[in-house]
Amino acid sequence: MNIKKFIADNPQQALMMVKKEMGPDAVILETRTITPSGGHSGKGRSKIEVTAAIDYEMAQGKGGPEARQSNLEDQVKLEEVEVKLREIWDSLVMLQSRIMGTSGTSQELVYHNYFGLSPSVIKGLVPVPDEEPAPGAETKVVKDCLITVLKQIHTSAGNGRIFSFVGPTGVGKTTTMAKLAALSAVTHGRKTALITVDTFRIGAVDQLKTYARIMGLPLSVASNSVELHRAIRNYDDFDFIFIDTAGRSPGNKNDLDQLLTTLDTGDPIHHYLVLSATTRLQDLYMAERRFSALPLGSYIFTKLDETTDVSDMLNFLLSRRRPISYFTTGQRVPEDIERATRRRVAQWMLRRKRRTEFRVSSGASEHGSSQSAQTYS
Ligand SMILES: Nc1nc2c(ncn2[C@@H]2O[C@H](COP(=O)(O)OP(=O)(O)OP(=O)(O)O)[C@@H](O)[C@H]2O)c(=O)[nH]1
Ligand SMILES: [Mg+2]
Repeated sequence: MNIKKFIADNPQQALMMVKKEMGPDAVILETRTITPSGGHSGKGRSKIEVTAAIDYEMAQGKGGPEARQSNLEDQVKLEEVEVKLREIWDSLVMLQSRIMGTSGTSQELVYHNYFGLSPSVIKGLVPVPDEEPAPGAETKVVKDCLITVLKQIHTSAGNGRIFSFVGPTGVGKTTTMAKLAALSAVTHGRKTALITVDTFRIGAVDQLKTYARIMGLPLSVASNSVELHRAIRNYDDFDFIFIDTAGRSPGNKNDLDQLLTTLDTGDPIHHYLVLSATTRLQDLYMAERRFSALPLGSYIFTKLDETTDVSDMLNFLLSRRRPISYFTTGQRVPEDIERATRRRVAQWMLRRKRRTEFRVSSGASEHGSSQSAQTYS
């Protein structure tokens, strides 16, 4: 047996070299692509290395020369297809790298393509081992990535007994407050009071008066920090006090300053920043920046029913340290609210691609109740 290596620019050229030097009875043992230094992104062209062998005894024995000739050509054709496939794969990886600004590992592809995470958020994730998935193990990669993401989502219902709802206009602050007040007072029988400092928007007080009347809860209206402090003191013996605020455009600094001054009463208020899941990431960042003049406690995300893509919310939460407290999923009071859990986040994430292999469950729980264990499947 005589074995020899040939290096050529393409498979056809390699075949001609093999035929010329070893004759038509040669068989191809191996073909591989030699990548120029600098990897697939390098500038030089790839070469083909072919290892061929000839068994002189066999060549003189069985099988006609035409049969052996066609075997050799079939092998080369197959190798050609393989080389093409490898080139396509390399281009895809390079394209992906360019889009993401990363080297495009299998985990990064899942974070980016499945979950819509931004490159900067992906870089901040605690890295998982970078191994090529075994054939058929893609599901495990997705699951590992899901768990990595969920571990970095913080959830908490919020602390204390006084809660305010602040945020941009129309995100659902009043409705969310009404939902939590109803759960607290009607469902769990806790002594609950409402206060509003929204004396700006026409109809705002009436909107809350209607909720208060239906739920049988006391409601106070305060237009500055002194009145707010007094109202809070009036409800000293209440289990929970919920404070509604006027929606403020994050771009309007004067209005925001006025709200911040009103809420600065010296009382231990847990401020919920209420944000809509339909808001774009940059606007979520802007809202948070403006409202973080207040000591924000946690986030509430509303209108999850109005989007199938939670990647902006996810990117936001993963780049922030504060916990998420609640999700709201519709206009019904009090039904359409639920405690934020990692399981629920997983469900939103998987819904993006309508994948069903991870079954998760959801459920609302009492406002202010102790935090239950966060688990995920
Ligand atoms: N689809 C959907 N609509 C919601 C949700 N939460 C609130 N809404 C609706 O959003 C609209 C605005 O809700 P509000 O509670 O008045 O919003 P707000 O933040 O208090 O508004 P301002 O006080 O004017 O800033 C209403 O039509 C609500 O019914 C939700 O989770 N899903
Ligand atoms: Mg309101």
